[in-house]
This record gives sequence, structure tokens and C-alpha cells, in this order.
Amino acid sequence: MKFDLITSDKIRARLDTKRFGRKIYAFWQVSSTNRFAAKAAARGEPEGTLVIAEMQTRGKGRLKRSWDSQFGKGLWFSVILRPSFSYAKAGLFPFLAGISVVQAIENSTGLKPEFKWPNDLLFNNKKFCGILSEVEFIHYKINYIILGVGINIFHKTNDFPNILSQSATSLHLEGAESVDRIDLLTNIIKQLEFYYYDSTANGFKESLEIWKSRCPQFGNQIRIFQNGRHIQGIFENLDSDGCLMLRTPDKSLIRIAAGDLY
Ligand code: BT5
Repeated sequence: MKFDLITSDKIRARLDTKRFGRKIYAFWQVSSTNRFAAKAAARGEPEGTLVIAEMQTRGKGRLKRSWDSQFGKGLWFSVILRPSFSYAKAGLFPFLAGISVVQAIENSTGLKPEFKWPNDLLFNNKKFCGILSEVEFIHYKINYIILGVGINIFHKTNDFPNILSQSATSLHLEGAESVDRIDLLTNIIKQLEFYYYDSTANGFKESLEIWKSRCPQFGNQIRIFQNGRHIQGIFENLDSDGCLMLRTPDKSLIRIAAGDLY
């Protein structure tokens, strides 16, 4: 397979978006695209700015976890968002990244990934994509959000570190013969721009419905680990802030903003 290095010119040539990906930082290597994008946002870079790297030396997961981001093996990128929303709505935006990635992957490869709350993308319970949303507030309003996406594409089984060998997968391992990363990336950015402007103008209901329809745990019994405790119940709904509504065995409804499903 011919290796096609990602450059800003190649991305630009295939993007017909209004604002997303109009400004691009493309690197061979960066510590974390989210970290770089946060600094760019803090100095006033515009909404839609895209930061992408072939490799991250300190790729970030949630809760101080790390994201394995080897050179040329996937897509590791971040987008700056500046929605005029209250801080309470910040949790809705990662869902938009999730549905954009799923639809773009389906368009480019025919594969049908599934969601695991809060925002992992899986094939047969193995993770190939993670989303990290980091928010900066000013006076209860969102100043900016950095939406970071990592997608494993070309990995063969041996490419993953031992610790991930049982839990991680890639588009290649799931049968995608040849993936054009620039095509996939520009597809995701287009979808994300669409869902972002549509949801911020007309509400997030439809986007959340799409997400729920692709999440096998939705409506079913789940177990969540949160702040050192285990909670179980039925995944009844996502509320208007994107929080998980859990119906516990004693029939009470608990609202969960963050945690890990296992
Ligand atoms: C996530 O966190 O899944 C969010 C990952 C976001 C990564 C992107 S890459 C571009 C942008 N810039 C960044 O610095 N980050 C974002 P979490 O749910 O906490 O999952 C992290 C856990 O997933 C780790 O503790 C590992 O167990 C596992 N993991 C790490 N790297 C992986 C990989 N490449 N594939 C599958 N699983 C991985």
C-alpha cells in the first residue's frame, strides 16, 4: 500500500466546507493535537481550525489516560469549536464528532461501527476510535471546545502495544482493504460542519437520535464505573445536555455526565 503523507494542501484540495478546515495545521509530529489546538484557540484562532499530526508523542485520552498514536497509522486530529452556548451544553458536542465519524466511515468503507457510551467507537467490542472533548469556559459560557478524534486505520495486530492487543482494532483489521485517509478525514470534517451548524441552530435532538440508534447498550442493562463506584441499571435515555439517564433497580432515574461503561 502506498503511503500518502497528510499535508494541508491535500486536505484543502478536497474540502468544500465554509469554516471547518479552512485553517489547517498539519504536522509530522506533535505532543498532542488537542494540546496544540487549545493553545491556538487561547490565542484566538477561529472556529473550525483543524490540527492534525502523523504522530503524537503524548496523545491524550480522557481522565489523564493516554492515546497510542503511531506514525502514519491512523488519523489523529482536533477541531476548534466556539459555540455560543452555556457550559451545561458542552457535553453535547462529542456526540456530533461520533456520528460524523460513523457516517464518514460507512461512506468510505461500508463498515458499520457501534458506539459505546460516552464516545468510543467499536467493532465487536474492540475500540478503534476515541473522542476527547476539552472545554474552556468564561462566566458559565463556553469560550472554546477542542474536539479531538483518534482513529486507528492501518494497524495490524502486532502494531498495538501488548496492553492494547486484546481491546483495540483498526479499520484494516476489520476488513477495510485500502483507506484513503485524506478522503476519510475530509468526509468527517464535512459531516461535522453539517451536524454542528444544524444542531446549534435547530437543536441536538436529531443528532442524539442518530447516536442512540447506533449504540447497542441503549435501552439495555449497563454497568458504569464513576468516581470510584459501580452503578448499574437500564440505559433509558440521553437528556437534552447529553447526560446518560440510568434507571436503577430501585426505579430511580440517575443523571450521569461522565464515567466508564464496562
Ligand atoms: C479516548 O479516551 O478514547 C479519547 C482518545 C482521543 C484521542 C485523540 S487523538 C487526537 C486528539 N489529540 C489528543 O491528544 N487526543 C485526541 P479514553 O476513553 O480515556 O480512552 C483511553 C484508553 O483507550 C487508554 O487508557 C487505552 O486503554 C485505550 N487506548 C489508547 N490508545 C488506543 C488506541 N490507539 N486504540 C484503541 N484503544 C486505545
